[in-house]
Amino acid sequence: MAADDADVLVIGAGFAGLYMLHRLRGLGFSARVLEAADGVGGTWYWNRYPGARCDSESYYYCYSFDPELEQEWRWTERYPRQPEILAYLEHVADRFDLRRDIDFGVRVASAVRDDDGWSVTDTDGRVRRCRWLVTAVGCLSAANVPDLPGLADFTGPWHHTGRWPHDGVDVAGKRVGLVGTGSTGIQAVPVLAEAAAHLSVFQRTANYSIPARNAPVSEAEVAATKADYPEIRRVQRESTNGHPFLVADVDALALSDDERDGVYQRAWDRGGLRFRAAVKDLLSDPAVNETASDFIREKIHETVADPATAEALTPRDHYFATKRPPIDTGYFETYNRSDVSLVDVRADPIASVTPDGLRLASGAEHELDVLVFATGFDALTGPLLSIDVRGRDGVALRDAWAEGPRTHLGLGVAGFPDLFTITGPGSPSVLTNMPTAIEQHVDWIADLLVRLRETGETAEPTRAAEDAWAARVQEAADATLLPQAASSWYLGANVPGKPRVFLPFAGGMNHYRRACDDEAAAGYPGFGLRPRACVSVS
Ligand code: N01
Repeated sequence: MAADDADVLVIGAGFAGLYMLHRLRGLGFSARVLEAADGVGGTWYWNRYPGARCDSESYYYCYSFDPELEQEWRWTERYPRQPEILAYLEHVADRFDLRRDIDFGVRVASAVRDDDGWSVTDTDGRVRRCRWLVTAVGCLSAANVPDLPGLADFTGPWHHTGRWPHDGVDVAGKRVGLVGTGSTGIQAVPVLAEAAAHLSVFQRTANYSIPARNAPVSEAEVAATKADYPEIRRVQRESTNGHPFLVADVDALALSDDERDGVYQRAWDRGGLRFRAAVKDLLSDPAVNETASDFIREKIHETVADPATAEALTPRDHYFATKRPPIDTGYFETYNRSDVSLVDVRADPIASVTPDGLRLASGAEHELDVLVFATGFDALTGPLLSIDVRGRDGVALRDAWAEGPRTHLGLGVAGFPDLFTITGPGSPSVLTNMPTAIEQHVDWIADLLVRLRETGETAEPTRAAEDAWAARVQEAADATLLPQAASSWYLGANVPGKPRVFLPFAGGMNHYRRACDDEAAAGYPGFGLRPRACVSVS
């Protein structure tokens, strides 16, 4: 067997891979990161679509592991634009001298387990060996492009937002069609509308959205944040979503209509994802949620001048925040422009792409010069299953997960020893502020690797632990309204043929962190530690 190229191979150089590499180095492991792109950044390398910016606020959508880094970086806007986040991650890579251990332009094709470790093969056929394999592949990195007949014959350019060309797309004076009204589409619509001659938005599911209220960050705000970082981080760690605020202890149903409207109006005026935390039980009590949903529906009708368009934009088939809530800058207002039209493709689905545009099931034709797919991602499992991962006895992860992903704590998979999945399915991941979830996972994995190095053991989740965790994930989801949103990507519903399994852990980052800490404190019973090369019988 060839010597290992590194103790640990990490796949991906976004927020997760960069921090994993930094931690491993600090602990004396040899580590290499394999990254398909030619630069760091992950999500923020690929998602360069017009209007791309983060929905979490800049001062906490960043690493917390180094107080000096916190103090020296200065964010310019309340919500950072994609180039600013990418610049931040490039700064981190340089500041901690990470690039020398990253192989760029390397796309991993397969990872195969044997008794000694993992063989990782890239798409050029080069094989690298390691003892431990860590995936840092992101949750939303496998683009979901609808399989529409005729797409290859479209004469204009078409792009998925998550694979946007680095030199941009010229839409000036063009008829642009955008498919999809999730967080991405809702960010892109106002910006595309400004530049295009005409924008047609093809909407399958109307969405709620909260105004972002973006603004430059003043020197005084920066100073206050920097002085307060220890407390900000403490609250983030204890909150359910990794945000630096807690859900307000306000019983919406105990308030008069005016009082409740006042609560929602203040949250609306403040803007951003915090609207979700304005009252308690919003995600578990349908009656509470309906009050918030109704408030937003009224806002849509107040904003959009044409009543029929307003109604078409009003979500009535799911509760607010049961799909990831977008935030926006002038989204609903954009439909008051004469050069923007909304096309309801739930009523009249897209049938095919023609050389000149889109044809709907009714036969209606929409002529377009540029086509934009803001159609989301094969979330959580897609990035992992795009690699042919083979565990013990050659078992393929694709087969092991044929009926949906099964993990212990979203961190490991039975049958796949010494494989660790940062923000994998079954962890809070996409329900949280991602850097917070990532740091917790990286630190936890790092601690376990130190132990494995000391003891020479192998870690592989037991089936019993996986079963118990699957039940806990389901129970946590069932305690909320989240699984009721039929078209949610949280359930895999956006990808044809994908098993309908609620993918993230909805029980809260705080409770999840405790479960991970308990697992470690108890000596990792769910990870079935055993001497290397000892065949698991769990
Ligand atoms: O993707 P989505 P996204 N025909 O899956 C529609 C994160 N994010 O890229 O709802 C017609 O939410 C689909 O319709 P439906 C964030 O976590 C973060 O917008 O399935 N339409 C939907 O409207 C977010 O949730 C930031 O009926 C089709 C849209 O496309 C996640 O990424 C910024 C279709 C897809 O919405 C994904 O957001 C942006 C078809 N065949 C995104 N297929 C931050 O700020 C799909 N659709 C960090």
